[in-house]
Amino acid sequence: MSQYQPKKSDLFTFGLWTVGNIGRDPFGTSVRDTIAPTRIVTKLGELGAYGVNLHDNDLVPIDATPAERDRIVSDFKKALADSGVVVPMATTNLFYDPAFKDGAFTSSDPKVRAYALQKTMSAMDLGAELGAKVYVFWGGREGVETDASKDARDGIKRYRECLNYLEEYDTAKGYNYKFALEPKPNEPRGDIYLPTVGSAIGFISTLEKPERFGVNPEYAHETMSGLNFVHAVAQALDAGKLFHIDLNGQKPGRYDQDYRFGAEDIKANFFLVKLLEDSGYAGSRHFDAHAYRTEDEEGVWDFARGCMRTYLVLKEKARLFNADPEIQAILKEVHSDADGYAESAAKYTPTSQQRIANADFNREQMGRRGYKYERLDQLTIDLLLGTR
Ligand code: GCO
Ligand code: MN
Ligand code: MN
Repeated sequence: MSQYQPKKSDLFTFGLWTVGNIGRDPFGTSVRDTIAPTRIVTKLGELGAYGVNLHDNDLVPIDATPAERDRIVSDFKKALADSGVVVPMATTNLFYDPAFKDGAFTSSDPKVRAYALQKTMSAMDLGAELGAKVYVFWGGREGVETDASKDARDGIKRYRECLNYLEEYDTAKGYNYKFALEPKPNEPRGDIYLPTVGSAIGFISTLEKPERFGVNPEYAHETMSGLNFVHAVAQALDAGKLFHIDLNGQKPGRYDQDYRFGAEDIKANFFLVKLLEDSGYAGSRHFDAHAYRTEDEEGVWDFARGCMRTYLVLKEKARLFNADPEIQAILKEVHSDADGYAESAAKYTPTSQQRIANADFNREQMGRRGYKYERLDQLTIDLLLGTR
């Protein structure tokens, strides 16, 4: 078996809405037929994926009767069992229906907020029935076109009230979900509340039970704003808040492109995979992306294979980076602690304070030093391009 053949243990997941994307955009209609959820599951199982994630309405249409719902869910469960694919994450569609045009948890209309809670509680029931352990909140419509519509503090307060509510529902039901907030700066709203990973992490500390909540950062979303996604994920890891991750491809400053993982900025993706692997992150590697609009169904499966293959190639490159004697020698040298200041600088104590206050630092010598990062970056490039 090729080293780049995905295995269940790689924890690769796709959303029903990702491989199921039919290529609609604001300027054109669908270009592909809908693929039945059961077929998606079978196909993902064949390709080596570990799991499939879903919004309530990816599986059960919003207007399904209870009997229809039960039949759909039971067919889906059979496909899961037959293919060995699991459902690690579930979420709610709180953006498609016109009822949510002014947001769901942050809508100005309290009735809409109550409906959003009702819909989410049902979707949590569905996710739990399918075995999901992570519950994602992507507030795509939680924002505004005009700040004349509401005080942004109220938007944030209502968001908090609904999340606290749903956490209590979870506790009452004993589901024990890990809740993951997914930030995005804009699209489909003009501006979305909690635009970045950093804002979501800050907001979590204001919830009733912050320990139940983490983040679901998405490569495309930080990259749209020109931010460094690797740093955002590092902060989430550092805070113990990386509960899930959405991997894809994106050029900075564009609409949410959601390209195949690795389609853009190989170096950023390399450092991302290296970070996830070096950190021991044990959650799903979820691809929240879709095939180019030019593709037919065969192209969709090429897309899915490509996401997983690129991840595994970059994982191997990360192993080579960590084992490369020249790269490691440079890193060792630049991080070396020849004069023994690491400990003193890491923690204030009366002794460390005295030592640092009285030290005779050679500022000029420090300023003249070369860090060898040009060489280091070129070695990384050569490694990535296969010329090393
Ligand atoms: C987007 C989002 C969504 C969410 C999904 C899960 O920008 O469209 O990334 O794909 O991840 O709705 O909640
Ligand atoms: Mn996206
Ligand atoms: Mn996403």
